[in-house]
Parts: sequence; structure tokens; C-alpha cells
Amino acid sequence: MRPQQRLQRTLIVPSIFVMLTACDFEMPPSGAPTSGDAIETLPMQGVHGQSPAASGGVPSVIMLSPAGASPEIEKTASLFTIDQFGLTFSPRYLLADKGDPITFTNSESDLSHNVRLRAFGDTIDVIDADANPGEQLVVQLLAAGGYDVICDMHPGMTAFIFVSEATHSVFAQTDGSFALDSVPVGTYTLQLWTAASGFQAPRSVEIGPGLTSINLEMSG
Ligand SMILES: [Cu+2]
Repeated sequence: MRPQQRLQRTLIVPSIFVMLTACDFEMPPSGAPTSGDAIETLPMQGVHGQSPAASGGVPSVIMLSPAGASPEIEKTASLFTIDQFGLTFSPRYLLADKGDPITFTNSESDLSHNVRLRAFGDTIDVIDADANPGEQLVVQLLAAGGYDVICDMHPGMTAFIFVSEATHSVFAQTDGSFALDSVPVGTYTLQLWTAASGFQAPRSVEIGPGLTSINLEMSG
């Protein structure tokens, strides 16, 4: 058995911070998004609606943040893992907050992959890193928006990451329908992102009391 290759590399580019490590420390489980955890004392309301349908398999993203001066909300960074196994990225769609550490792993027994990450629709690599079995690549994305992820070695191995700066964010379904379960009553700035049109102009919305319905189908 060949000795485990030890890699320690730090890459800093304008909008991103990348650490490549090949260590075998125990990874935390990939957590659920924690949006809204900091404001549990206010009554939570449901928001649902309709946005443009997915384009090229990439769903719309709906983002809500409290209107006005952005409050100092204590947010715990969520830890996400995207594994490469069985010639598939898992999960294939990931919604993260700005700066959340995203760890790429390779669980294959003896199959190398790579991770090539680009801003959505762009042709410039943000990351192009080998991903051999046992290695980990930790990425913190600091620019909001969509990111394409591919493995060069296996056509069809793709993933999509969306990085949000909003306090409440959700992927729409393929048909464009969306739902957020727990949003405190209040005035919000809503922003829509679609694969076809990118970020749309922010708009003001009132949430609750009661179920709030929002139609974004005509946007963009
Ligand atoms: Cu691959």
C-alpha cells in the first residue's frame, strides 16, 4: 500500500478562499440550512408561490432578507459536504450561505475525480483541483450567485451550488413552485435568481400574518 499523499494547499483568489487538504479527520454530517435560526422568538409564517420554471435543469432561487438596515444576525456557518461516488456528485444541488465551508470528498475506493468550479455560465475556473480517494477539498464561496461544478474525467458528473447572502433562501421546484416554512412576520426585500436571467431587481414584500402567496412568474 503506497503511503497516503499529504497535501496542504491554500489558494486565495479575489472572491474565494480554498483549502485543499488530504487528511482523514472525521467530517461532520452535512447539515441542513440554518436560515432563520437566530430569530425564533417571532411568530413564523409560511410563504409560498410561483417563480419561473427551472432552465436547463437549474432551478430558480428565492431569497428574502428583512428590509432596511441589515440587522446583526448571529448565524452559525453550516457545514456542507458534496461527495463524489458512483460517478455522481451528491448532493447535486446545494444551497449555501456566503462563506459556509463546502467540503468535496471522494468516497470511491480507487477512482479519481476532479472538481472544476465556475461561476454559473462563466468559462473561467474558480477552482480546478484533483479529487483523489481520501482527499478533501474545502471551499468557501464569498460571492453570491450560482456555480457550476463538473468533473472533467466523467462527462455528465455535474453539480450546482447557489450561494446566498439572504437570511431566508430556497430552491424552487422544477416547475417553479416554492415554499418557505418559517419566516417571521415583517417587511422583506425579495430577490429572485433564475438560470435564464440571473439576479432580478429586488422588490419589497410583506410577510404574514397567515400564509403569504407570492407570484414571481412574470419576473425577468
Ligand atoms: Cu469524476
